[in-house]
Order: sequence, then C-alpha cells, then structure tokens
Amino acid sequence: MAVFSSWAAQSQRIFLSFSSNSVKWISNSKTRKSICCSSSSELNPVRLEVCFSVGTHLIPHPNKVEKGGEDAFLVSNFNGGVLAIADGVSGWAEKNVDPSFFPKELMANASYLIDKEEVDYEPQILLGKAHAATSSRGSATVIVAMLEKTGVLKIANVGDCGLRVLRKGRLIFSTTPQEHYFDCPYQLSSEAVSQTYLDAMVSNIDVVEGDKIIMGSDGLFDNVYDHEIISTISRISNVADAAKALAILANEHSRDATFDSPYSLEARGRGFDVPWWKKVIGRKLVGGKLDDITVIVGEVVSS
Ligand SMILES: [Mn+2]
Repeated sequence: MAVFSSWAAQSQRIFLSFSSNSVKWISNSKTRKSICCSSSSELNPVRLEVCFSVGTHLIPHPNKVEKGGEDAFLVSNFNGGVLAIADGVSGWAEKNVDPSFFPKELMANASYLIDKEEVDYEPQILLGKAHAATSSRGSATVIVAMLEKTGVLKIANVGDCGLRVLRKGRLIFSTTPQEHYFDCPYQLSSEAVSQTYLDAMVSNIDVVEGDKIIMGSDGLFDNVYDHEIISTISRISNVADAAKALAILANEHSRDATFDSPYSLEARGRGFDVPWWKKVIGRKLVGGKLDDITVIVGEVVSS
C-alpha cells in the first residue's frame, strides 16, 4: 500500500512537471489507443469512407429525340456523390410551354447549389432551394440522392421518379411513387398550387460497399419490373453497361404493344381497361408506355 501511494504521488509529480501541451497530448493519446485496440474494435468497427461509381443512360421519347427529351439529370462527385433526375411534365406543351425547360433549369440550379453551406448536404433542402431559384414555366417530378462518405444515402423524392437499392442481388429499399390520381404525380411547378420540397418523401438508408443504386424516371419503372432490374444488375457488373442495358430494355418494352408492362398492370388495377366487347374476346389493356427513359446506376465503392 505504501509502495502504491508513493508510485501514485511520483507519477502525479512527473505529470505536473511535464506541463506542456505536447506531453499531455502524447500521454492521453497513448491511453486512448490502448483502450480502443483492446476492447471496442467490435463495437465501433472502423468504417471505410465510401463514394459512388456511376453510369448513366438516357433514351428520349421517340417523338422528342431531336431536343433530347424532357428528362434532365445530374451527377456530382461532391462528398460521397449526388445523383438527381427531374422529369418534365409533358402536359405543358398544350400551353405552348416547352416541358423540358423547367426540369433542365431545376437540375442546373441544383447542381450550382450542391456544395452551398445553406443546403447543408440535405437533399430536401437542395430541392427547396433549387425550386425557389427556378424561373422557367413548367413542372417536374424530381428525385435527389446524396451519399455521405460515412455510408448514409439520403433521398428526397417528389412524384414518380424512383430509386432501388440492391444488396448482394436482393432488393433492400424502394421508393414509393406519390400521386394525386393515376398519371398525375406530385410535382414541383412554376405555379403556386404545386407541391413543395416539404411534400418530398425523405428516406435515409445505410449503404455498404458493393451496394447498387438504381435511379430512374418513370420511363424506367413503368416499363421494367423490379425482378428484371435485379437480374440485369446481377448479370452486368459494370455500372455504365448496366445503366445502358436497363434503358434499352425499358425502351424495347415501351414500344411493345403486347408486353404486359408495370404501367398496364397498374392501369388495369385502377379500373382502366379495353371496352367490354374486347374483353369478351379475351383482350385486356396491355403494352409498354412510350416516355423519356433516364437510368442512373451507382455502385457504392470505398474511396
Ligand atoms: Mn416520364
């Protein structure tokens, strides 16, 4: 006991005599290190920083090829990576407004705002600020996904663009479309009656290295089933090739009047169908849906 007291006193003296910051820092650091290594490595595993490896592919509606369609998208490598798609609402053409202006300007504004302090790396705030900065007439459905280097994927979605997360070939997350009624999705608009960023569906998903993110406009999800997305992603590991293959598949289905697409299935579920006299001879409402098709495939990789 006497020996212990003596040692403690001596130790304290030594500590006090080396009162410079550097000595304290070394002393504390050593203590922390030994605790970390011995007991808490399993509780607090060291997480590698992650980012996206991204492939994109856009196929415009066959009648809108010349101007490149009415979808717009952005890919940024800020932080872990930012992906976004805006799909211009085609009904604006009836009011002599080019439906591609609004989504293009919205994405351009979002691109400018991504790294701004006031956005605070929050996709919902980015949507709000980008919407407020957009002066074109028109409207768009829009989805934004921002990956933090720590592995949190933050999503904000207004309308019927979509996002899937696949882990080891299995679907672990899917967005749900928001709509007023069939074929009328929630949308950000130049008109005051529209939805705002506050109407966005917001999700935070923990992702890990190897996870695949498939993001698309409704042109993808109206024409391609989730099981087809899963099989395509499982078959093609390169993100650019996978995005292209999914867009081509969606395009083929969209032009196929006999394909029982997710869109036609949904339409029949809502009570839309062929006239009764066609039903009598065994016909039903089928076919793909022609649309602009945007596909972004991201793989979570260590940075
Ligand atoms: Mn669309």
